[in-house]
Amino acid sequence: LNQSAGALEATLALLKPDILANPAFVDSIINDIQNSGMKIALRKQVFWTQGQAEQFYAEHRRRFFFDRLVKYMTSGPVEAIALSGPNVISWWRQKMGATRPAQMRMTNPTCLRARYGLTDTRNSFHGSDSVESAKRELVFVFGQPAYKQIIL
Ligand code: RTP
Ligand code: MG
Repeated sequence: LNQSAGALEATLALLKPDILANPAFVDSIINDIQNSGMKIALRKQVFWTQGQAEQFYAEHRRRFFFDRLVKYMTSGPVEAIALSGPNVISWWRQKMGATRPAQMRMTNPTCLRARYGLTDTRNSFHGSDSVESAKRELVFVFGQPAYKQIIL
């Protein structure tokens, strides 16, 4: 393993319901990822119940935006993508940009949230923020056996 290539990681990328409402957006984003050299290990369309969305975002339960976040994430299907590659966790988060699309359009106009995001909550993408979150989230979406295959 080439040390300079960085640690091999896996992460959970989500294309949120506003992206799935436009199939051309999904195709373009998937193409982008495939051209990057990062690997799409697994893909699955999921349509979360309120309970599943609440569980996925449990750490935000007390935040003012929690109810509208759950409402957004249950407004339609979500594309869940397991990505693997060197430093893929921070690679995907950089590609998304930070949480707020309007701010990103000022500071980082080429990032995905600047290009597609609608509001601070309806920001079109999710990416795991650490190795531990990635594990929890990938197991949540794809299950433990699939997770073990992804990180092999
Ligand atoms: P994520 O976890 O989804 O990658 O995004 P993040 O770290 O940039 O944002 P986080 O603070 O973890 O919030 C999770 C999701 O909640 C929604 N949100 N709305 N001020 C607001 O209205 C607000 N803040 C956050 C977003 O959908 C965000 O991705
Ligand atoms: Mg977060």
